Amino acid sequence: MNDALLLPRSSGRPRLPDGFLSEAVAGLSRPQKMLPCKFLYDEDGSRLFNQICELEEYYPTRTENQILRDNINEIANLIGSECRLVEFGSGSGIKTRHLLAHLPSMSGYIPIDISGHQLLESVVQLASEFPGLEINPLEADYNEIAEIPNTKRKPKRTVAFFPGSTIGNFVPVAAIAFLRRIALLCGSGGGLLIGVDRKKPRQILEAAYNDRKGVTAKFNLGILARANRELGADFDLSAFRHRAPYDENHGRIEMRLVSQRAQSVRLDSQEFSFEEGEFIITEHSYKYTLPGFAGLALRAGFELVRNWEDRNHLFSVLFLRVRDYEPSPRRTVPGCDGTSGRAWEAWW
Ligand code: AVI
Repeated sequence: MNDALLLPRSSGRPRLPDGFLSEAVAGLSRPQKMLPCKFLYDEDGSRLFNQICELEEYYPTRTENQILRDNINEIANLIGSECRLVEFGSGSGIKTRHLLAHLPSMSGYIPIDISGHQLLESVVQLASEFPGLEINPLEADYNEIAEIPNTKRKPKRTVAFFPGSTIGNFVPVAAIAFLRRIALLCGSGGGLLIGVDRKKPRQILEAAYNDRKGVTAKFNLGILARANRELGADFDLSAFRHRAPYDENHGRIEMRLVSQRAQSVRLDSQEFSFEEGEFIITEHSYKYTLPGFAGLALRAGFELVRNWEDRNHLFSVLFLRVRDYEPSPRRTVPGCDGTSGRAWEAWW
């Protein structure tokens, strides 16, 4: 009998109120206006994001799923037996199902998600499909986790699973800090299975984030609709357009909401003025070369063990292992901008 159906309280720090108002005001007050991407994912936004994942132009989801399917035996071997698998941002748990089916002797599965509702739904489903598996769900913001729940059976190692190329939505310094936290949580002998979106020609990237059906546009504009609904702002949605150009210098897609005319918007009794063509940045999605990402992971305390990719090199699933020693400060650690591939090769 699976006893996973009671959600334990988060062992992370207590969750703060979500701060939409203060973060929106702060973001719109900056010289380059911005709104944090986490506020794109309310109920409507999450539904639209699921639709994005099904779009013809949006290759990451189906490519990653295919890579996971094609290499599942090797992936399962690397994760190994008696492991505690921790999924950061487990969502509906669709990707995990296939993985769990190939990991028969685990000590337990710990899905972490900020949405208790989604977590409960997926855990109920997984518990009926895997009756022998200990599932200890954790409702928490995965950025705030202080420790990972224990399992009854002592695990041989802890492996984190972070699919979907969500790491691309962190700026590189924040990505390093986040991966470093995962390395510490997993500890010695631990590992990380992670999905990473690769650098590729601009046309492919821009098509993926500017789809013909306009789903991404709707998803992006949704943050303004949410500000109107929840914060009493008065954004005129018809006066902003979605654009998502690829910034080659930074190796990132930049999601923008471009003001179509000079206008001002009220929020929290403040006026924010826009010139025609001025834009709000709502999300960055960084793309990596393999050496670039390996360099970033190295700075976070992980070494690259294995890369699986599709034949068009669109996407990578990587297995990383927690390094047992701290890099010497005198050694040069390659940067995370993808330019130091040779340095990375030499490092290893
Ligand atoms: C969630 N994340 C990995 C998506 C991405 O590709 O950066 C979010 C997204 N934004 C627009 N389309 C998809």
